[in-house]
Amino acid sequence: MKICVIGLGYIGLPTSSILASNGYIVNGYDVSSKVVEVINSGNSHVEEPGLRTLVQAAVNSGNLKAYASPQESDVYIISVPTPINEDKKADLTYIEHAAQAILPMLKKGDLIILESTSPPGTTRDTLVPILEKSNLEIGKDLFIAHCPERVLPGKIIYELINNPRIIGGINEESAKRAEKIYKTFVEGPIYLTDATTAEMVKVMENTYRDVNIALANELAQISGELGINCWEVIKLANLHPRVNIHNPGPGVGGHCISVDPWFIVEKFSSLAKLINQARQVNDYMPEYVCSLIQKHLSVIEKPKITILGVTYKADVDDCREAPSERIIENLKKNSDYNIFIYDPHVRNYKYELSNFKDAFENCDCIVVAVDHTEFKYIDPEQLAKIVRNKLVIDTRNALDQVKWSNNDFNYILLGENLEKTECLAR
Ligand code: SAJ
Repeated sequence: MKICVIGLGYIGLPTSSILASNGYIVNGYDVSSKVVEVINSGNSHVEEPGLRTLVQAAVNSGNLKAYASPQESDVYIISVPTPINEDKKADLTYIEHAAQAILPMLKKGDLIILESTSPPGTTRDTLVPILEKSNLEIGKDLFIAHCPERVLPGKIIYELINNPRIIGGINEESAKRAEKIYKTFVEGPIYLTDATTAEMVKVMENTYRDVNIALANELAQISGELGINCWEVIKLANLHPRVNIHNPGPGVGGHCISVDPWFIVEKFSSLAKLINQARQVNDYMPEYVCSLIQKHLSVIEKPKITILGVTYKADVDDCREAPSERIIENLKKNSDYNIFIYDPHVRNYKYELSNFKDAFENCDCIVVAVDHTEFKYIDPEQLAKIVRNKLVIDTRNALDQVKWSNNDFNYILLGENLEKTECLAR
């Protein structure tokens, strides 16, 4: 059986490789010729533990090949981006283009699976009307299902195999046919439902997380005012068997959690009040961090600020929607600020990146925006010798407060006592 995977990114490439290593002939299709070239040489353009080895094995076995155009197959898996526009409305053009591209090659018995996270109703209202143009009877001659990806970047391969899977068919037969494909590599349980329910399940999973992070971010701001440490509040509250407060931070990034809740708000603006509010709380966090920085640096002339981390979360190279970018852009508005950026995971970035030495020499304020593992090993005793002012603002609770304070750093933790904020000049 031949499977064409459309979109060879964070989800499409691991999925293609796993299918290929399970015996399917996989024709990957990506619009980027660079991506096609990298994959066909047995490499991965995505930084993800274990992925390169998997791609290499799949390509070497002859089962995986990437193309710059879709190839006629029996199953088509669509895993393209579903971004949001400036107006926070979903951009479904990638899904529409994918469906249009395969339309001429569809034949009786084919199965189309949408994996991209999509606003509830997309399979029924966007995908089906395009595929109907094939003149094949939907649900009888042409089968369509939504099977949302649910894997966590950094653990993609493990979660692709082990996570429970939800499959929503346009009818029961479509769901069953899709189940057969996933059963060959998914070891977790598979649940069948209808397409719109499956879409809502996926969007709500990320919305659940967004709303809970917003709650933590609100707690961080309140704790700062109250003069207590929100991290301690969270640790102690989470001892309760039915409480799971998430972690505050400089904002919510990535192409999923900061995007998907808008898919609900867009369609149900008057009903989705809490979801909308949570998005706004999380979107405000980069500005809140900037206000903390400004407050601390008001007494320093032309301060050098070093931002640690520009990815959307720890130990990945993905910078999409990362809060650091908004922090940097906000700080750049102040022409007095001299901004340096350091991230050991990122090679190409929108703004210039510095090496370790250049980043810290004569620095006045270190802002920890991502909790990369490497940052935990930075030695404050050594840094103390090269910085100009010993101020660190930790937005992720990433560093050892005692160690940094013992080396005379004024250590400011997001969600802690704001009274400490006046003391840079000490
Ligand atoms: N974050 C916080 N506080 C927290 C947890 C996360 O501020 O307590 C921030 C992170 O720093 C990051 C953002 O939220 O900026 C999102 O990170 P994440 O690790 O929570 O999630 P993603 O975006 O990497 O992956 C999510 C996952 N969804 C859930 O856990 C419900 C993943 O399973 C999905 O497959 C993925 O979205 C997706 O593709 O939709």
